[in-house]
Amino acid sequence: MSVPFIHASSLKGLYVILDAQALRGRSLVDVLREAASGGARLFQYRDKTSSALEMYRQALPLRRASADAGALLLVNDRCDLALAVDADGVHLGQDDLPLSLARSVLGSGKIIGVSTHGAAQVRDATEGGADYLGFGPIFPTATKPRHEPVMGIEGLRQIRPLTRLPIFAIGGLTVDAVEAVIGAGANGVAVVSAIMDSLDIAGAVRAFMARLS
Ligand code: 3NM
Repeated sequence: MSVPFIHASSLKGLYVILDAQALRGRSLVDVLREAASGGARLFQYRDKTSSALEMYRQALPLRRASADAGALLLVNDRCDLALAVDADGVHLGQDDLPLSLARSVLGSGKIIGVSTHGAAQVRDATEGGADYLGFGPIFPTATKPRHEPVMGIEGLRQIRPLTRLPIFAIGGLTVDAVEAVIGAGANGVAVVSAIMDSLDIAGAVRAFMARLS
């Protein structure tokens, strides 16, 4: 499966997950704009509690803001919402639509990422035509309650040879972990709290970018 060049080449570096449950009184659009001003160009809208209508109302201005910033926006879990707002793609968990169905729904022009938590899932998502993988959790994280067993840096190193797809390490990552996960073969890092808990979003993004370059 191939996606336009601009997409494939963007699937590395910092992946900022805009988690609607981690807003601290700010709006998602404000967080996206601040993060983009710090240099972030890859975003995901993640919302585990809102209704479909609420999600649509959140995702639409995010879509516009990401386009204004020249950034990619993916939607977590929901292919219908990704299509409704013409997002750049979707990120699937292991409990979401099967990859082959998501591809039928979205077509070849959209990015599809898949969360993986072990070797078998890495193989399946790769053979199934994903465009990139999330792999984790690398460390324990409070952002995802009842998360899967921690994979560690070593777990990442072990699955790296199983796929040629871009891998985003995820789970409990701070700027201090960047060197280790990139050294273990990740192409980028996906983060929620390290960005969203910061009072200086642009500064937090810049700190990641400096370690990733
Ligand atoms: N997925 P933070 S870990 C959304 O292992 C998510 O697939 C994970 O948040 C996985 O950067 C995780 O705050 C939470 O730890 C990431």
